[in-house]
Amino acid sequence: MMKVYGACPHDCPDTCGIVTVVDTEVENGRCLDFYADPDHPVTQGWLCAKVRPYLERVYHPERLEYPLRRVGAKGSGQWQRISWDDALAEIGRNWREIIAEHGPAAILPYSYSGTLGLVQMEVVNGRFWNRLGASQLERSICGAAAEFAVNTTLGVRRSPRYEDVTHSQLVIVWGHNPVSTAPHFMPHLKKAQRNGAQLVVIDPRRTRTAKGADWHLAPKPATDGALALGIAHIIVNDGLHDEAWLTENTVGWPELAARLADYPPARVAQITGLSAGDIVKLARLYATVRPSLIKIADGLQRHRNGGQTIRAILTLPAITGQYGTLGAGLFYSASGIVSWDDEAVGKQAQSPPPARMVNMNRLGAALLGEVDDPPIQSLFVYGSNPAAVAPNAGQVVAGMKRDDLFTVVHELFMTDTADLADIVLPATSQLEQVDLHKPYGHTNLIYNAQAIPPLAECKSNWDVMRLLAKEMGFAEPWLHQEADEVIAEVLAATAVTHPALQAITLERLKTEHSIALQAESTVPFADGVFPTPSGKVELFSQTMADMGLEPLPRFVAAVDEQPPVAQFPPVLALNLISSAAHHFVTSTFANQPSLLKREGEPFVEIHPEDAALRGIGDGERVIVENGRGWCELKAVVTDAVRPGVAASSKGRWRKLNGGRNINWTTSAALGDMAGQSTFHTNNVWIRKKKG
Ligand SMILES: Nc1nc2c(c(=O)[nH]1)N[C@H]1C(S)=C(S)[C@@H](COP(=O)(O)OP(=O)(O)OC[C@H]3O[C@@H](n4cnc5c(=O)[nH]c(N)nc54)[C@H](O)[C@@H]3O)O[C@H]1N2
Ligand SMILES: Nc1nc2c(c(=O)[nH]1)N[C@H]1C(S)=C(S)[C@@H](COP(=O)(O)OP(=O)(O)OC[C@H]3O[C@@H](n4cnc5c(=O)[nH]c(N)nc54)[C@H](O)[C@@H]3O)O[C@H]1N2
Ligand SMILES: [Mo]
Repeated sequence: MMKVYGACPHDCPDTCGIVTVVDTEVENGRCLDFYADPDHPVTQGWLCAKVRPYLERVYHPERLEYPLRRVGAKGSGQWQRISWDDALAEIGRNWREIIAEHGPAAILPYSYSGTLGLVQMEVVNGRFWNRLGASQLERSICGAAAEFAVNTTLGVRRSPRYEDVTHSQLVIVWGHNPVSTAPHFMPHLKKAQRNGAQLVVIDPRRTRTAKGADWHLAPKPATDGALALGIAHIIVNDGLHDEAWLTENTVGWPELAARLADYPPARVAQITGLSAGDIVKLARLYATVRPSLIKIADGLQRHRNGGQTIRAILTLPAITGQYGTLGAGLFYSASGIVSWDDEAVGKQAQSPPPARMVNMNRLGAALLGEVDDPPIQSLFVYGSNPAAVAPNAGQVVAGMKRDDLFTVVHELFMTDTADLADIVLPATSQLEQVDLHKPYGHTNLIYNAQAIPPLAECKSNWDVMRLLAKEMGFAEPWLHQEADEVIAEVLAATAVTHPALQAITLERLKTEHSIALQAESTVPFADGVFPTPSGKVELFSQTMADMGLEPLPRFVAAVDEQPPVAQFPPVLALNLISSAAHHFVTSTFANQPSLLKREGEPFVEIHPEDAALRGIGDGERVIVENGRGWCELKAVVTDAVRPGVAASSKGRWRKLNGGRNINWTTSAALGDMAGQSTFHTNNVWIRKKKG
């Protein structure tokens, strides 16, 4: 019996410490038990509902085991088992032909957050593809606009420790659902509430998190920017702002103060659908109950105006002088506390000049001709399931069916995306690979030791990159290192600029499993330094002005531009938000029977008034549709959503749900900043299914 320590690799800010118990008597080892690391400071000995039954995922009977070659038509599900040698040779042959005709930019790697590891994600996203000169993927499906807004306003993404919320007297969880999406924050939040802190949740939907709040406000979707500027207006009108802090620490305060005149409570009430009284009450609460923390994540900004929404919210801790105070300020992401050395990760300087960028949100359109010169002739997908999770997924499927597109999918399962491949390669699970994880919600580095050898013929992402490098004749040593060598190299390179890392070696990580990057509680911006060009909070951002973006926070309505269709009258449109499911991580786990059972049928929540208007009863089958497409769901008639809003969740596999999911309706239009996805700016029409 052997205990192996690792890291949960999934897309979640908590990045838990995990322990696998392996029976070493069995040939190749067999995992007997899997549980939370009792000593990990954030995990604290418990795992979420999704990851607890992890061995069901690892030993799922439908794990892919061998490379497969398509034999029937694309998507027909007819495969032939082939060897790794044959698979690699076939990929190499296709790519050499494509490169000869169109150049390497005709090859597009597509990946996102199947794993968040340094080696299996970051290094894999960089090195081989850079060396090849493939198209670069603009990875903007998740939080690009918020990252950009936070970086331009504050200079960097830094957040307090989860436990520091116990110092807050007021917590505003704004468009974020941590009960499902950051579960290890919750015990600290509950403790803060027991200590007397008030919890306000702002979300158009009554989420699990909202149910535990002292006050839940449900604005119309995508109106939060107006709400934030309205709050600021009231605070300044009441003289509750911190003029001295603003003068000392910000750029653009006079300009912003002038603009706030545009956001009086009556107008903001009309935009948001909240009462003017509630808006005033919220503003006074925020300005007077201190320290107050605003916690956001990424769901909130998946709208056409998402970047400006975040910019507007970021003004509030500045207006009340609360950045840099324990228990106050902003909690978004800890990613910027330490950034891995770019060159050690990606070796761009040792590769051909970067090729063109393709925005991942535009995958369907790109495959169907929006990207040409050269057209995309080959797609290599790993760690992502775009045929189920990308916006306007119906278009992605249509694009992937192109006969002249050579698609390789490296996966653990025959996903909706793998269904459309020419070659499928079997991937390892986290228990079968080595990695290092730097979380985005906290700062404890975790080493993931390999618990068992790869099942059957599965290979890790990095091992596949090494084999592809060999196939393509790339001899650079940085394409052939062992995973541990990669980790040691990136640690050492990063330590040059981050002294905190100097004492953190691979050896220590292997013995201590998890090491805090920050020894003590460090309040973000307590030193008053904001690493923006001006060194201050940039309420006015010259950087944005130079990029042609609106440099002062402003509310612009989010409009879903759909061509008018007679059967979809604008008055009957519902704004559909499709957020995180409690028991899946996007589409990961959504093929695991025990979790599917706990999550229940795919649903759409609709307010009783809207249901009555459309003759829809609770539990009935409905068609959710718009000019982009449709899918079938079960109606849940509930006042958990406000009239005019419908709510569903992301991540369902189309093939397990009648061939379509909610992303048949979502828009691939880009947001106001950083090429952001806009899943929630989505007008749909809902009708009872006939017959
Ligand atoms: N269980 C679980 N955990 C996850 C994931 C998962 O799929 N399942 N996904 C992971 C990933 S990839 C991410 S990026 C994070 C996301 O973490 P979160 O951002 O917390 O999750 P979401 O559910 O996407 O969005 C949060 C909330 O935003 C609300 N919302 C949507 N539009 C608006 C709006 O206009 N205004 C306001 N105020 N609220 C709005 C939704 O109703 C939703 O409740 O979670 C990660 N963790
Ligand atoms: N409607 C709607 N859709 C959304 C969103 C939304 O809010 N609404 N949110 C979006 C967001 S925030 C995100 S981040 C994206 C997430 O979208 P994706 O990044 O595509 O995430 P998953 O659906 O979890 O798919 C990850 C896949 O990677 C595979 N995988 C896991 N580990 C490995 C590995 O080590 N190697 C390989 N080769 N494969 C591996 C898993 O089996 C899984 O099939 O979805 C987006 N989709
Ligand atoms: Mo995400």
